[in-house]
Amino acid sequence: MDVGRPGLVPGDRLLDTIAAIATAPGVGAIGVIRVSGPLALSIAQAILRSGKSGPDLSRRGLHVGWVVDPDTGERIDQAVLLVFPGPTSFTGEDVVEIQGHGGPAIMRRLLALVLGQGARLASPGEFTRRAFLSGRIDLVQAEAIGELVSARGERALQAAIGQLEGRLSHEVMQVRQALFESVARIEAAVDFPEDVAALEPEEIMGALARQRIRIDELLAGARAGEVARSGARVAIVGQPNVGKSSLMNALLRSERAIVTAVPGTTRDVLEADLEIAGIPIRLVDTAGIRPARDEIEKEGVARSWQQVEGADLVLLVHDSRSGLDATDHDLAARAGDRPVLRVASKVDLLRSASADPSEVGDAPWPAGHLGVSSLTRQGLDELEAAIAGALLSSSPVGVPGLAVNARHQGALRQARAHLTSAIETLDREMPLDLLSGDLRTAIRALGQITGLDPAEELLDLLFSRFCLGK
Ligand SMILES: Nc1nc2c(ncn2[C@@H]2O[C@H](COP(=O)(O)OP(=O)(O)OP(=O)(O)O)[C@@H](O)[C@H]2O)c(=O)[nH]1
Ligand SMILES: [Mg+2]
Repeated sequence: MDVGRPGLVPGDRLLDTIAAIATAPGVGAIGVIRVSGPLALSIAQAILRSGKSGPDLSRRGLHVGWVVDPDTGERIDQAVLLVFPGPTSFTGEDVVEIQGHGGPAIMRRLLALVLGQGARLASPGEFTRRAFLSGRIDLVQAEAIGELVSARGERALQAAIGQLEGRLSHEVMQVRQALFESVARIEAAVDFPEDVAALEPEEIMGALARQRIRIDELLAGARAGEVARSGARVAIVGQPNVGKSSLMNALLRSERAIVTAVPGTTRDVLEADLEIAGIPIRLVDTAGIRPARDEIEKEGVARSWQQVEGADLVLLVHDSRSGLDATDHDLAARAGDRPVLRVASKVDLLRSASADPSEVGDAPWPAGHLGVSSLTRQGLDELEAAIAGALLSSSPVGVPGLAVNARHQGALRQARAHLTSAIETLDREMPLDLLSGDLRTAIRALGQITGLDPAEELLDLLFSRFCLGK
């Protein structure tokens, strides 16, 4: 995607050649050393022995042979070299990837060899940074690479792929373009009032309002993206013996927590990871809430209360044979504005449980409660769907699958604030030239998302989070 960045500037520190081990440390079938920069091809030429006439590395492709130390003639590894001459490479420079056997000792020797031939060790994220600086990818796509690698679940993966494809950038650039058009019309009307047909304030107002809605949609997707990326904490709370630990085990499909008929079995906070509908989830079982009988239980109950506050979603469990009481209402109140799902447990013990409640009409548990049985697994699919829905529901109109991270959110909010101020100016029938200042600031904020005119510190911060070799 053309993001309008200038090419590499001579005198930039991009002119040296960088190298790093790109695969994870440890033993693997293969290990990869990545080399990028003006010396990449000549280094590869110097260290690879293949065929009688030696390799022709001027063309894109793969070359198999022995990697040798040209100074001593010593053979180091049998390897595959992937050669990507610039500018159609990841970084835009000449890139060589050396695929050797993936042992730590071999990798270290290969890296030392490449460094000995004039490359220097890359800093974290430096390959991706070069890809950005050479205009091969924009900033959102650079971030997407980081997120793709660290994605913990299916949804996060999809969002990162969408971001890498440039979907978020595309959305943002469209809004930016539309604002540009409004500014151009306003400024033309201000500068050449006689040449430009009278500007209809309603029309400009409509155009600006439409772009604000699109920004709102992107922001609404942010929370969903956050949950998809970093996962959600789901706390199971309720009174003793209602079946919290059984529910934890049923959702995990493993006997993780101790279950007994004795109320007060669980005394500590128990955590386990699982994935529901592609969302990584940390499930938390807690001690049943009641007036504590001893010191241990007292501490356990205190921790249960804390879990309510630390959760992204609370599963408030009660026994379907008895209703909710004051303690349950206190728990729900403690959840504040966090989403709470009310779970009526042990529905297999209800007399009418054998009949499907959806067929007989009203379920025997209160409306809005989810009836489940950890024993027969009745209602568990619905519960999982409700969990996923509650975690993602803050984006009812969000653009699906777009990962909007904290940095993008900051810029979108800034753009939105200036857009709002422009709309108010228009509303109060103030002079038109007051509008364009706000609109231009909004446009600049949107440009920061994809990395038009990025600040050096921002790039340092962003790429330092990458691992070496990325
Ligand atoms: N029939 C039936 N029994 C259940 C169900 N869920 C839990 N039980 C039983 O209810 C009792 C308590 O279950 P637990 O899962 O330990 O309940 P808890 O809420 O974790 O209890 P504490 O840890 O004491 O707070 C055990 O005897 C379970 O076998 C269910 O869905 N159906
Ligand atoms: Mg328990």
